[in-house]
Amino acid sequence: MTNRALLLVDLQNDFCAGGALAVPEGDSTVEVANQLIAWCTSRGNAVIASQDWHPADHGSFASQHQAQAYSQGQLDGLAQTFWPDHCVQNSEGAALHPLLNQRAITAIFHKGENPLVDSYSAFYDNGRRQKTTLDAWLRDNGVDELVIMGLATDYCVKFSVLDALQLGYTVSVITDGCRGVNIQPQDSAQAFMEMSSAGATLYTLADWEETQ
Ligand code: VGL
Ligand code: ZN
Repeated sequence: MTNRALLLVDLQNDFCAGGALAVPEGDSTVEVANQLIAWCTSRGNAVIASQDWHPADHGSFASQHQAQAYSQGQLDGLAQTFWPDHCVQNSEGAALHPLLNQRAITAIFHKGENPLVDSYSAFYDNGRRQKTTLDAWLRDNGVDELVIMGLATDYCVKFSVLDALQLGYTVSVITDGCRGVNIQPQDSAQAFMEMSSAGATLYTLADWEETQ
């Protein structure tokens, strides 16, 4: 028997319609999340979430560099896409989507708090200098299998999935529960291929429910 947890990645207002870094169709993932939450809780699987959680002067913000949003630059020696200001700590934009069944979520992991480094993965910052408490929490709770979905496919979902695999977790990705930024149109498709090549199994929600 494996011990499974559902990891919901960054289902926050700023990544949904009307948000600062709105991902096309981002809202459509919430319904998938709620179905998956119901499925997982009925089987005793933990439901946990990550939250992008930036200080107002975060170095990934274009506003800090007099740069255009979605342009490329550098942050403390690392390549960095400059984003619109988003997910500022305690702001409405950083809150989880209002229609998400939040009562089911038993732990939330913040990332992106250090202004000098971005953090796409829920496990490490982009420079891999610091770890969040997610891996320790999963180990403490005996979790060895993760079901992952959320926003955005080509950034936080992708890097969370790749790190989870590298840390030894079995990973399933629910593809219709993910949407991407797609600065380049194929970015999300490419991201799913990378996750799959690295060892993740990709399912639609319907496939997932059928094959379990
Ligand atoms: C994300 C860009 C910047 C994400 C977070 O959650 O995918 N993308 N910050
Ligand atoms: Zn961010």
